[in-house]
Amino acid sequence: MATTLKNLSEYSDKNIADVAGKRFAIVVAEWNAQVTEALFEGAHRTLLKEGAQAENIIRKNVPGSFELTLGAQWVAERADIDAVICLGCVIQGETRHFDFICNAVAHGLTDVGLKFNKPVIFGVLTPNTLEQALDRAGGRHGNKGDEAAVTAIKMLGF
Ligand code: DLZ
Repeated sequence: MATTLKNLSEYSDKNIADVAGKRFAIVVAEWNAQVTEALFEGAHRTLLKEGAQAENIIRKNVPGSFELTLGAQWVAERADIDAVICLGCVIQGETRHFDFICNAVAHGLTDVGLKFNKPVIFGVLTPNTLEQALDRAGGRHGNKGDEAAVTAIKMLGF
């Protein structure tokens, strides 16, 4: 996700779903809110730009990235949700907390997608510094929230 070389926001029309009737849930972690709000703005703006209806996009907040998994499960189990976009930012610290959170969320979101057979997108930044995070949340490396939204749309067009 956090690469400067590959931009998932670039796509051709052929693998883009007709999103007008699709319903999205965006789950946002409140930790590092400066970053996750920017990711949300990017994801939300991209969904609208690609044709999603504002009333078909719901937002749910969770305290931290660790809680994204359960938040994703709560919305994924809803029959009226087609895809779930999870947004968080875990910044490397001096302890192993970072590894535990990142591994748990990556595995947890994978499991939720497989359990409910619908796209659950891992839009979690895992930078070393806040500056690196901001670079990827509307800064010089784009906005990974945009990419997360495009990934959801691509998966709906599978
Ligand atoms: C505790 C914690 C720490 C140290 N760092 C972050 C972080 O960088 N990003 C993030 O999203 N959440 C962090 N958290 C909170 C955990 O995700 C979680 O909310 C708590 O461990 C409670 O389960």
